[in-house]
Amino acid sequence: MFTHAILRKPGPNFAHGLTTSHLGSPDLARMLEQHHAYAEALAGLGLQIEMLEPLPDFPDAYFVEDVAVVTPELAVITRPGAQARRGEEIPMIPALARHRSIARITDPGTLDGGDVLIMDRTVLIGLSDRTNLEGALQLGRHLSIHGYQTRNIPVAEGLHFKSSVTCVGGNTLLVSEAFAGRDELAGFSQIVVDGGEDYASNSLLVNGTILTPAGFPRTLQKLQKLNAPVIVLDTSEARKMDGGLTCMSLRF
Ligand code: CIR
Repeated sequence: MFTHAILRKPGPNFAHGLTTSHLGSPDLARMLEQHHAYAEALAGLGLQIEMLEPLPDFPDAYFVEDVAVVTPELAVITRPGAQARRGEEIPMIPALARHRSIARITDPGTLDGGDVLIMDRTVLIGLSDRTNLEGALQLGRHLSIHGYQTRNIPVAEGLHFKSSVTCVGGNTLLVSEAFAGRDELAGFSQIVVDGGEDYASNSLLVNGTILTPAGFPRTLQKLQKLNAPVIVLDTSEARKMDGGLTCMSLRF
């Protein structure tokens, strides 16, 4: 069970973050509303919310998931793969040091938390434009001390591994068509998101409840067949910045 979440408020400059989407320019007031609803949903699931202030030099800093990987045993501070985001991780160190012992990903490793999916003692690590093999191997070494096994998985589509693959309970993954049936995912059962709803692959399981983005009715139907409550949240503005539900919090 998660008891805590660290979030960071989107700043007035959030629209200057990195993005590859062509969904128009995001709106600050809507972003803040959606971020607030997201925080409220996590609080409603029993998590104590720590809301950090925006970082004026880092418009993407509210995507806190990318700067750390947190397990019950430790917090690994990442070295973000995008040059523009490097430095966001530093202010996360004191915030996490209050809860966990700290390890670091170091040069030449790069790693974004969005590429890391922890399922019990198995950790799936996407090798992407943001996470290199050295970063994945460093994370593997930090975690293997605590009994975790890691699998490295090339990410050919989407920004991060978790843009396309998330856990929706037990041994079950929600996967985009591009990842369906991939050898590296052997041993997990899979719910495949229909083409056109890829963005909904980034859903988020928190203490038995599935949070899923608004606007993806076929995925919602599939999730509603599982034996778990589902909460639908509007993430339209984060989506314009290539972000989604997992990206905006560190849960532990
Ligand atoms: C970026 O390109 O880094 C941000 N605009 C989006 C990060 C999304 N984070 C995530 O999927 N974990």
